[in-house]
Amino acid sequence: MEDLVILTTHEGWSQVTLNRPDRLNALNEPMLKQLTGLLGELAADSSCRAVLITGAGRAFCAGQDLTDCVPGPDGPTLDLADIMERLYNPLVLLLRSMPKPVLCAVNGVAAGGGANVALAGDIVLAAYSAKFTQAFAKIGLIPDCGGTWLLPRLIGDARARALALLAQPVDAQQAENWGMIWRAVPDADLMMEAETLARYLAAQPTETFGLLKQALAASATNDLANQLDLERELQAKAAKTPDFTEGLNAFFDKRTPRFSAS
Ligand code: T3D
Repeated sequence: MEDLVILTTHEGWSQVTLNRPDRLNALNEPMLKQLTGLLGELAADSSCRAVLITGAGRAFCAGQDLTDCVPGPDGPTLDLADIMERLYNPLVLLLRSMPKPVLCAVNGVAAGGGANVALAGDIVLAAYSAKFTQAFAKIGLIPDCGGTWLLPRLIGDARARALALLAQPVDAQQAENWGMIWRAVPDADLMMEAETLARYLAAQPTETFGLLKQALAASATNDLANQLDLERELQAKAAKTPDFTEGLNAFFDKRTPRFSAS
């Protein structure tokens, strides 16, 4: 089978590269299946403590492959609601719920679903030349892949609405200034910075990070009292991990902790 997604395994972390550069890594059904399958395996693989996602070539991802959306003689080739239910929505939920950090290194344009898949990462780095585009309105669609949920939370309602309505690109520096992403970096430094972060994250308390992601996910719907209850519950779990013991020992020994739980 063609490698529409490339897996590169490193000590403690894995890189997933979207690999249809001639189509700006636009997503089609086989690619979505490979991507979700691979991420599912990495989610369950205890030797993988952080995941880095990037794109091959000059783009991160141009969203849905629009050639699959062109109606044929028998009607639309692609049932949009169906592919969202089967593939896009589980992909976004997996990125958010995976019990380990997901880092996105946005190396070029991220458009439509490609932008929102990138923004679903826990930490998003982007090259100065990268652009984020809610391209949907230009083809008569609404933002999906979590765009209507993520954007207002990341950049506020006014900016989210304008971006969705105007479909204007946001460059990496602006995205950083607005808090849409973690950092914009020079193009030449992107992968070095991303790999440094991935290595750092892989050496951190992975099991606890899974709990942290649960807490952050629940904060979207919890009131403060419920969130405090959840924090107490999850903190009790974190405190039972060997990494808490190791973290305390390392603190008092004045040394770097060697975290191992996953
Ligand atoms: O189905 C569902 O509802 C599920 C969810 C879908 C979510 C979505 O993602 S819907 C939104 C889909 N994406 C878009 O609307 C973006 C379309 N692409 C663009 O607007 C532009 O290509 C970019 C802004 C991304 C980049 O522009 P530029 O000028 O750098 O490159 P280009 O020349 O437009 O593109 C280069 C090639 O890639 C070109 O092919 P060619 O002419 O060299 O043969 C172009 O057609 C192709 N390409 C780019 N994006 C897509 C694509 N081919 C298929 N699908 C694409 N999305």
